[in-house]
Amino acid sequence: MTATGQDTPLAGRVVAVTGASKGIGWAVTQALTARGARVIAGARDVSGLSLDGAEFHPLDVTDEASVAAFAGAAVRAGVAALVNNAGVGSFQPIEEITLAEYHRVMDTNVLGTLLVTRALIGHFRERHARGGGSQVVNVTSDVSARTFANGALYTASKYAQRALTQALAAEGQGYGLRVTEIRPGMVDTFFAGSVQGAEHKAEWLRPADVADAVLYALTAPPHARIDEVLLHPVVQEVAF
Ligand code: NJP
Repeated sequence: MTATGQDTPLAGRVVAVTGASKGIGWAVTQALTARGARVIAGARDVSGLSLDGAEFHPLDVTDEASVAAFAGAAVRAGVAALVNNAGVGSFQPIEEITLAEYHRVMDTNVLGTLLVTRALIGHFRERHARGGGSQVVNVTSDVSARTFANGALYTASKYAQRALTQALAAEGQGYGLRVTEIRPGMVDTFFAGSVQGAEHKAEWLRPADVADAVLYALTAPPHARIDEVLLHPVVQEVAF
């Protein structure tokens, strides 16, 4: 039972969330704990964070040892679902992309998704052997399948994250894993060094809108697989 008295499939479930300290990840963590889930929440800086039902762990998704420690905590807690949400944005013309920026974006968005997922697959296989199912929800982007000027690096990372997501879905079918890609358009967060609540973002999606999409995937009945959710603020151009 949740605080609201409603029985939901999330009550008592353990969900690991990356990039949980702010923006979309924080909203996902809030939404999950409000429905009675236990969240193993990770970000590089988790100082000062606390929320009933959430356990905060320092996590750098680009660092194998850090990922191993986070995954260990999630496995010990009995994790049943992973939300790969940690990500960074970077927008410039191709001739200005430095090697350092390339690695920051690709390592966070692509390698990070790979490392955290890989660290939990053995546990998901064991759950399957015991008759349990598992879920992975990857927060990618509306631009995981289209691109634009100044978007080469970011969209390359998101196309790659989409490919990882779809390959995982195919592989995971063999061990009871359901995989969902969440593809939000413009969301009012701290993304790419921006300011949350800035006036020009007034009509953008709220982090809670994306959290609702994540919850939709996580609460789908066991016989249903939500492959992807594409959502935009109405002010954004219609694009697929
Ligand atoms: O961004 P932000 P969003 N290891 O900056 C964490 C996608 N998306 O919520 O580590 C672990 O408010 C960081 O914490 P910290 C986007 O691509 C967004 O908007 O302490 N965690 C913070 O908790 C991304 O995949 C928009 O710096 C790391 C969080 O990630 C996802 O949404 C549009 C980390 C980022 O919070 C969430 O981004 C779209 C690391 N190495 C897709 N590096 C949009 N906002 O418009 C960062 O299409 N974090």
